[in-house]
Amino acid sequence: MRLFYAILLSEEMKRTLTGAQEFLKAQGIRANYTRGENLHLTLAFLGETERFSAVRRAGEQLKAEPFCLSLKGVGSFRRGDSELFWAGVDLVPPLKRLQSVLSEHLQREGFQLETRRFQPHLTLAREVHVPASFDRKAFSASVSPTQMEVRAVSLMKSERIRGVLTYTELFRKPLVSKNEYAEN
Ligand code: 2AM
Repeated sequence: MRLFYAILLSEEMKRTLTGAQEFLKAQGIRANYTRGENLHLTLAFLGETERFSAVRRAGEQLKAEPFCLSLKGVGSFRRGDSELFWAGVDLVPPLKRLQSVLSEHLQREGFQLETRRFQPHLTLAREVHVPASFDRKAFSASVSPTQMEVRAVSLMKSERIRGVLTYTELFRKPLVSKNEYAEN
């Protein structure tokens, strides 16, 4: 199974991001656009593994409170002869902590993870070929400021079903505020 941990997005957040994709399409930018339902924020990418129980255990151990996720800017990564376009999010301390604690738990279970600095991003499109005339400032302005509350972390399976990249949630770890702990 190809697995990764992610934060799934609110409908409002997805609408903002599909709006940014519409902007790119209207500019005539041909690319492999992320399907709306697939938009997500990756926290840890496991790749191919059959050690589902160990992966799940790492997530189950998380003890974190809900926090606010805010969009922040856009950017791109060069990937071969094309680009990957993304929308960024503010790397606030609770997000940074969540990603690093989850990574520690996974490493303790024996998984080797990316050693690159965590650069939280929401992939909008892959295989983007950008014409010289492309206005990156206007693209940036097409992403309206949006926030959402993060209330869970999800373990996702990635597979192609009849050629379509499909993500399925296998397990969800709720983030619980201290008040909620106190009430239970
Ligand atoms: P990306 O969007 O920048 O490609 C599922 O593939 C998720 O895991 C995507 O969000 C992807 O990020 C992320 N990911 C991180 N490292 C990856 C890797 N080495 N191969 C594929 N996906 C990776």
